[in-house]
Amino acid sequence: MRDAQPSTIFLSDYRVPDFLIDSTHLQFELGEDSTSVCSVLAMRRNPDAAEQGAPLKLHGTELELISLAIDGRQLSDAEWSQSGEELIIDNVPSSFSLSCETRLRPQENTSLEGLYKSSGMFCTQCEAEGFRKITYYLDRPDVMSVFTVEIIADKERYPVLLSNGNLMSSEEQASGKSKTVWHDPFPKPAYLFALVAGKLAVVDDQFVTMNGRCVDLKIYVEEKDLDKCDHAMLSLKNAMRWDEEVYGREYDLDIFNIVAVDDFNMGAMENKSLNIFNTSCVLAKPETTTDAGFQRVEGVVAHEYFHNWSGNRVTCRDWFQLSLKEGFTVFRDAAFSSDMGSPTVKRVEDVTLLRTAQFAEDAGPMAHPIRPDSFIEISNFYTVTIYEKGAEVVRMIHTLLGPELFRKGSDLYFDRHDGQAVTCEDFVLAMEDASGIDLQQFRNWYSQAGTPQLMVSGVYDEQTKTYTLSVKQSCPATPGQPQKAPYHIPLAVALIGEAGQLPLNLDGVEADIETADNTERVLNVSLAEQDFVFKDVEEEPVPSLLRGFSAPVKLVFDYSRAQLLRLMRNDSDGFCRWDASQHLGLLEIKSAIATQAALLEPEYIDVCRDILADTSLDAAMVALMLQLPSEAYLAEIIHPVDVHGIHLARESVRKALANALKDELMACYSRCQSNEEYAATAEQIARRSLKNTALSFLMLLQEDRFTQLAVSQFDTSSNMTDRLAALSCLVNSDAEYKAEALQLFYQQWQHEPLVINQWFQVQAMCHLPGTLKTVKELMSHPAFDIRNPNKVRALIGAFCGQNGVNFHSEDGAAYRFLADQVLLLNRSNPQIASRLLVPLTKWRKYLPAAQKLMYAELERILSEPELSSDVYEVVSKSLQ
Ligand code: 0A1
Ligand code: ZN
Repeated sequence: MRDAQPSTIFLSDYRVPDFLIDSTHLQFELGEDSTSVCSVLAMRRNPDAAEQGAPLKLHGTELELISLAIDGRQLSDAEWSQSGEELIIDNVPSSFSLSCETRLRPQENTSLEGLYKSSGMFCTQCEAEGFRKITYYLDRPDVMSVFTVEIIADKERYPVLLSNGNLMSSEEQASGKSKTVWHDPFPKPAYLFALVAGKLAVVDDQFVTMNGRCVDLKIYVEEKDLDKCDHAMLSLKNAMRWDEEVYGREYDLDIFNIVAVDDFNMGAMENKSLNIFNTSCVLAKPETTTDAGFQRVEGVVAHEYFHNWSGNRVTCRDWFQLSLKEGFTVFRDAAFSSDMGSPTVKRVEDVTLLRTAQFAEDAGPMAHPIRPDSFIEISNFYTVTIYEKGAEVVRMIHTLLGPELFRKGSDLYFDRHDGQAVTCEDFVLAMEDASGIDLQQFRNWYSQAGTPQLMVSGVYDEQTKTYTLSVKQSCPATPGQPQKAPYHIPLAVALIGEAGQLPLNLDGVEADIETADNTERVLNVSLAEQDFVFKDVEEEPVPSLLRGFSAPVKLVFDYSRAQLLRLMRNDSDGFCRWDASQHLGLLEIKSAIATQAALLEPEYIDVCRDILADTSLDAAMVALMLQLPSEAYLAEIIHPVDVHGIHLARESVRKALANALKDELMACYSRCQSNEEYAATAEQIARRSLKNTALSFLMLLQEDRFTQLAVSQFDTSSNMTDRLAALSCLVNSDAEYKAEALQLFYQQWQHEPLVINQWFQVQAMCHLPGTLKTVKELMSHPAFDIRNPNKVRALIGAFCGQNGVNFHSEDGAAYRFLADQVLLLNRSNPQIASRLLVPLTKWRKYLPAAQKLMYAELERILSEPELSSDVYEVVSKSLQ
């Protein structure tokens, strides 16, 4: 909790550290009441520091200091002082050994930062600034040190004792304790330190690296979860191979450990050779885990593994550079998932997240560049902007350089900076140096916030056979950035004729990037206004723009329905095909809003019918093309947002479509049924996705036979994807069976917390009236626990963030509910509190009555006397 107004930290204030820590020796004695931490740090003045006589200032938060010594001599109270979160020692030699003992109470640590207990085991979370909750230290990523860690604990309660690096020794001690010693030869910042102690079962495997070294792979879980580790293990081995093949990166130690914990603020953490995972991102088996869950495990396991190079071997100089490791690593894990499954589906999913959550963040009060200039609380900056937009920026570099030069650039980056803490600028420079391609203007993507808009128009000249694309770019003002300089935007285009793509001859060849065939080009858009003229165009084309979503921008082109239909039917680019379907769906919804009736255009019904019947198409793409734009996406493009109007219009269009295509949907449902054994393959996942999309449409018709279909799917499916999809349909209907289904489901899975979280979520997302009451009741359910972030996200997070109609009930009751929960969590877990708060911060988008009610709740939060810096930053910025 803050004692004064929290201060803002600026990138422009960055200075190299005054001291370095060559080695760090830690001894943990883990106890039932408290834990003692003894550190011995080999320190010296940094020869590059500006001031050679500066005092030593160590970070430390909520620590009980037991003793402090320099070169073996205990310091008297007069020799050190404390100010805020700093311990200051005025007179220190140029090199010395600092010894320190602190006492912690991990059992009482509900923030889940630093050392804490989860389901009886000790574990740590140190990114970004959690290490300072363990001992006094230079807790900043540019201070890298070689760690040796001794762990002493009761051997019955904590038979497994783990830390980073290699196991040096393991011994039994007197009085029922055991001790292990770990040594990590790679210098690392404190945020990558980890410790685990508990009664854990283990799944073992091995991986032989490209140079023939054998690596022991271990996944540590609770005994009851041993049957849910296969998918994570397979994903890990696939990721290790993929990083060798695609990036030439080999694993660098003989051991790689993953530990699953129940209570975790985020998805997982890439601590050197000891990754700690939220159980939700590592455990999976068909009976308990949906297809999306399987894919998440694969993606997160790969993401954390890839950090070993992009994050650990080469780390960040300071937290303003967070996207250096996160944007690059998300780019890497997205390419991996794409290679493991369906590339177009993965792309559509990523773009959907970007265009809803990230575009909303970029248009809201917390908008920030992927390399922010300032922050109050770094935990608030683990955002979709840093991660997803950051990945898009790396992806654009990949597009501008092409795969070979990009690989040359990444090789140079890793070689040049191995073992260093560097900046986003270092990354861009390596890409520039390796490729010879000028990225000067491209750097604006790192420094400017906001989503650029591309206004494009096209004119065909029948006489000269030319087609001119006129492109205007702009970017809205964001907090602290009223004016934006033009961006360098790679715009991938093709021209679609009656019979397919036309050859492209562009006037001024230097304006574009060559691609594999001459029917697609990547235009270098760099001016505020720019024309691109295509020659020898034999017929009036329909432009296919931003192919593959080549840049994170809002594209505006005034397509006619006929043009969109041509793209939806014929475009060879899967993303653009899907985007055309979304655009057509949007037109139907807009006309339903205007007319208060859903009279669908016959051509729209026809194209949907044809897609449904076309068995040559990827079933997952068919499902995605049939799903209308989500309410979250609609809220990004229809302003001001009338949540209820949008919901009603969208539901009425969905129902009209279901009515028109009833037989085709039923046929499709039957065709996609299968008795084969579950596998998380792209092909099976696609089929289940289409089948369940068809079912959700049919359920809108409120016919008994379709309800029966859902009931029977719920009763007979053995995999969680189909069971949960059926349960969700029933919960959102007036089917009598729904209460019984919920009850049966709970009884069957009450001992599986991750399944019960899905049970909470499906109820929290019900769009029928009365859901707030249900959510409040479920908060008193014995299976709910507000200290567990997964449960908070499943119930409160899903209700407030993904259930528009109920969250925005006109009496403002749900706003009040959310503010109450934020105030409660502000004390126990500030990181979760400030994340939960996000839906309220978007108040400016809504109708005046909603705005007023939301604003009042934000003010109520701000008036709380003991706000954490996390919540303070988000609330105060959203009220500005
Ligand atoms: N670096 C991790 C994410 C992470 C960030 C912060 C955490 O605690 C505040 C925990 C994990 C990743 O990108 O996977
Ligand atoms: Zn990451």
